[in-house]
Amino acid sequence: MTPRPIVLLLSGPNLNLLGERQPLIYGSATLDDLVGLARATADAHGLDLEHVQSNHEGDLVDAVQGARGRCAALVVNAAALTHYGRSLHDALLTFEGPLVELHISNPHSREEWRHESVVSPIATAVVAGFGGAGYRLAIDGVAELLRPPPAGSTEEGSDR
Ligand code: CA2
Repeated sequence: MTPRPIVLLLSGPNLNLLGERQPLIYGSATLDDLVGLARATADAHGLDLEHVQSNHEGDLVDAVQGARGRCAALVVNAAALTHYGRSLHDALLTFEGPLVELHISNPHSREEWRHESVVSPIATAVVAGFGGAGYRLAIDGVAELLRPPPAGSTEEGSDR
């Protein structure tokens, strides 16, 4: 049996506290709930999901390095590291597959310092502002990005 493509979901600092505080911004689901939603969605698409949460940037860098050549795609909610995590940025640059940046809230509608992202400029796509449902939408998006193009089509489409 061919192994299923692996999607690595990364969760940055403090996301382990989801469900305990700030429900008005982040909802009442726990991180386990959201990872469960992502895993069920991945499974429905024939994908395996791995998850790493850490409060330490270096652990996330290690996880990205470990995904190279092994995982088909990355979904990254880097939490506050989104806004200043330069070594995470450099690690993500080395990943060869699709990279989806994920946020529960919409950082652009919040404080000014959340408007900058070190992930967005190198991301294939961004999912933000959908609350916990973003975990399902991000995996649906990954499945779309990994879907092989229909036979006979080109990268830009087949009508030219
Ligand atoms: O909206 C998102 O998903 C964020 O990545 C969440 C980060 C924030 O720094 C980003 O700007 C946007 C914060 C995650 C911390 O989550 C907490 C959950 C409960 C209690 C305290 C923090």
